[in-house]
Amino acid sequence: MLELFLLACRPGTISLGGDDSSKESMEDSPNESGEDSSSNESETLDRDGDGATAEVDCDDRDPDRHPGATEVWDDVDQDCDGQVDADGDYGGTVAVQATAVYEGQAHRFSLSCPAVAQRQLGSLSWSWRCEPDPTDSWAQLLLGPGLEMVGSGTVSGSSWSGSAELRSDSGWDTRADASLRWSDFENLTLEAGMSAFSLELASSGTLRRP
Ligand SMILES: [Ca+2]
Ligand SMILES: [Ca+2]
Ligand SMILES: [Ca+2]
Repeated sequence: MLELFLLACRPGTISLGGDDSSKESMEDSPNESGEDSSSNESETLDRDGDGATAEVDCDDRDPDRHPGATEVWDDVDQDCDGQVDADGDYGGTVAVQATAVYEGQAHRFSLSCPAVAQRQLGSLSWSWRCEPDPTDSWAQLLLGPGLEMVGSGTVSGSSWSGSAELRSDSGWDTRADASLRWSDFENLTLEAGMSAFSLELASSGTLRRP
């Protein structure tokens, strides 16, 4: 993160001179006759020798960072796509198995639920939402017309675990244990489970970054 910040500041350093305007104008004056000599320079300059010119290299002082470089887990954007490690938006489907015991009898439901996750600069949020079969009166009674699980937190590296909130459109809510792990920078496996009241629930699925 620090390296990104410094990078973002670099193009602006001349204008940050504040009251040092005399120095600024002196530095600028050699370019006035050449006009766009600085942009021509960035088209060919490659300080770190990684093959990417300063114009396209997100860090022209680090040969491990350039477009096409291999991203590694270290909170740094190696491939210069603006996304650190596995940052990005994910989508997929979570399979939910629910067992509800009502008046001594177990009712089981299998649901397929659209899910999304977003990871950005160490922050993670994710959710899935199921809509049980509206013609299944037991599902409507025991799960509700909609069942949603949401989680969020701070993430570093390739996994996260914590507590998520499970809410039913029927009005009840409870907590669930959840974990997410990235098998690589594009694929995220989500697992969550809970046992509360007379309901047991297990969910798992793989979300992908497009
Ligand atoms: Ca570089
Ligand atoms: Ca990285
Ligand atoms: Ca990246």
